Amino acid sequence: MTGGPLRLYELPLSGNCWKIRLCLAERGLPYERVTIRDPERTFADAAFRRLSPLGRVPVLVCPDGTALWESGAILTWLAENTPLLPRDATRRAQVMAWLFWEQADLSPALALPRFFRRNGTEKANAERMRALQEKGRACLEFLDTYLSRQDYLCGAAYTLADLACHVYVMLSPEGGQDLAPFPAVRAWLERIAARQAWEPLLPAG
Ligand SMILES: N[C@@H](CCC(=O)N[C@@H](CS)C(=O)NCC(=O)O)C(=O)O
Repeated sequence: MTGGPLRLYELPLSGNCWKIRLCLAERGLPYERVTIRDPERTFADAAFRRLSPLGRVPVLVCPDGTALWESGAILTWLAENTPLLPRDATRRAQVMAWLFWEQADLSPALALPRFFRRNGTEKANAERMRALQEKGRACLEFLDTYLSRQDYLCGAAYTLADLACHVYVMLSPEGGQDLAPFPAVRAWLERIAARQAWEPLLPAG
């Protein structure tokens, strides 16, 4: 990576964008933060669509002008050649498994109920919300069993797997999840939040 500025297009309450800020902080990389204030207009804008073909955030614009989208791809790019993402193909695949699972199972089950609550469509989506919450609980049970045996998802060290997966778990009470029955998950979240580079979704106060 060259020393030029990185530019992150983001929404302040988005967990997917929070992941990228956390990874940038882990790397100690400076970046320009472009917070989108008018998402409906910006996401439909042709210039923005050239950066993000689906009209979503996060988008990270690299020093050479290349725009990266999909949080997992951006995280992988940022973590290259760091202990967050092993070079060894097998250990790397173990980390990637958690990134794929996060996108396919964990994030929809935990992020959508939060989204319905935030935008006031919880009642209109009541049935879907219940099904997602049940699926979310199953994901948390799976994580809790896993984390009762080891400190981090890929063993004794923090990796991109933990960075990517902990975000929507931490936000899940906003979507109605109760983390009380999952002590190993809560201990994992505390370990992660104690990291020097970790920062909350929003600044305190
Ligand atoms: N799988 C994508 C999901 C991106 C995504 O859904 N972003 C949301 C914010 S968290 C967004 O931009 N939504 C606007 C929209 O879909 O119109 C990723 O991980 O980057």
